[in-house]
Amino acid sequence: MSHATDTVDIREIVARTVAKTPVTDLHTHLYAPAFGPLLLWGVDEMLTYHYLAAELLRVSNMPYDAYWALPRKQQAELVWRELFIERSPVGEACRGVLTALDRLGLDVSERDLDAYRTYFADQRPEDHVDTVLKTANLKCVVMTNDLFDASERPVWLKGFDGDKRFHAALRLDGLLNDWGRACPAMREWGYDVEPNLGLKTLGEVRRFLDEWILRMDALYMAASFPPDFAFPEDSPRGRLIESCVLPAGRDNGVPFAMMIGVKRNVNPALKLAADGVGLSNVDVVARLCADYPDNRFMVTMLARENQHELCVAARKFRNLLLFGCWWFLNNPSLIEEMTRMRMELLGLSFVPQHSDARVLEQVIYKWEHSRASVAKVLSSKYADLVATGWQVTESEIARDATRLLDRNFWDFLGRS
Ligand code: RAT
Ligand code: ZN
Repeated sequence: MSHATDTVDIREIVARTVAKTPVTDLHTHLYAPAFGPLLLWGVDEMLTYHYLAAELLRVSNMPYDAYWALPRKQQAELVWRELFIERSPVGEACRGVLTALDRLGLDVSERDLDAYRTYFADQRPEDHVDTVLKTANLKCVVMTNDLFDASERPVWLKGFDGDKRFHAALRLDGLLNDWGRACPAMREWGYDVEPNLGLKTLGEVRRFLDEWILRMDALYMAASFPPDFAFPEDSPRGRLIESCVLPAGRDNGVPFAMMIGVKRNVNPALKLAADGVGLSNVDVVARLCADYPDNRFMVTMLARENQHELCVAARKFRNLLLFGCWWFLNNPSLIEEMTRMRMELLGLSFVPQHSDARVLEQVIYKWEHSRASVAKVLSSKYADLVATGWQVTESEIARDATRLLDRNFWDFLGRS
């Protein structure tokens, strides 16, 4: 049994181990190749990621609408020029593009956008997915499947054979946060629903959830919520959660993932990049966990200021799994801070990160950067243990890394 005792040793072993531990990425916006154009990939998509659009539109004088009206290639060229050439690309989303290009074997010192385009033009999506997942060392990813997004539903109805690299998650934003639009859509799909949520309608929504959980083999249901999310609540959302989502989650054995704290459309002219963050109420989460012990909840919150209270809530409820450093928190300094706090309060019983990748190659950088933060925290914790005389073996380090990056999620689902 080899013990890691020396601090430098530990750091080195942990970094290596975390790097080679395959990850289950439990929340992405990626799609299996069978979904066709829904799977975004390539350098133009990376450059026009909405995180970068927001950064571009801060430094450019171009009217917002004029930017959105440009063809994707020109948007990408603008981002490249303004954020990579006119200024050094020090922001996390810029740096990420470079990490991804470099790990795919492209020479970033050349600054040659056309050469990068040529490389991607030569890839076939099917094989390229394998290359990227292998480069990022991912075991599999979970998609975000919102049926109220019209482009996705036909693929499922036609019959998606499954793809062991891509699992499904039934996303309920369209249903919960916009019942006014969801109701007529469901009627069109053959559900006997009415705008006011009587018993018959609630039964039909429940039928819809059961059918789609089964059809997708959804690992969990999910929704994002604004900072003022409350429950229970006398609103369509409150009633749908209470009478449909929670019973469906309980009876089908699938968790409800709540992503709380997003202020949608703070500046609508920014479109997909328009959203902001606000402080949420952790009591709502604690109350749900207490009142629905037969349900499991996965939670991530967007405000940095919510993280400590949320960790304390997770200590109280084993039906609550904290996951990820979401969106504006997915930056090295904040990942490190949150991971350290979570580890100190929860040991190894949380999922430190998800990528939220919208463009395939982003998993390369999001995971490389996150792994570095997780390894840093983990090795400092082992060093503290070793200072007491406790010893850790390399296989224990590998076991712990696997729990954090892979197993904790599957164990929480009760699946292997
Ligand atoms: O991180 C993002 O890309 C956001 O736009 C959102 O998609 C967020 O992660 C969400 O799932 O709502
Ligand atoms: Zn997301």
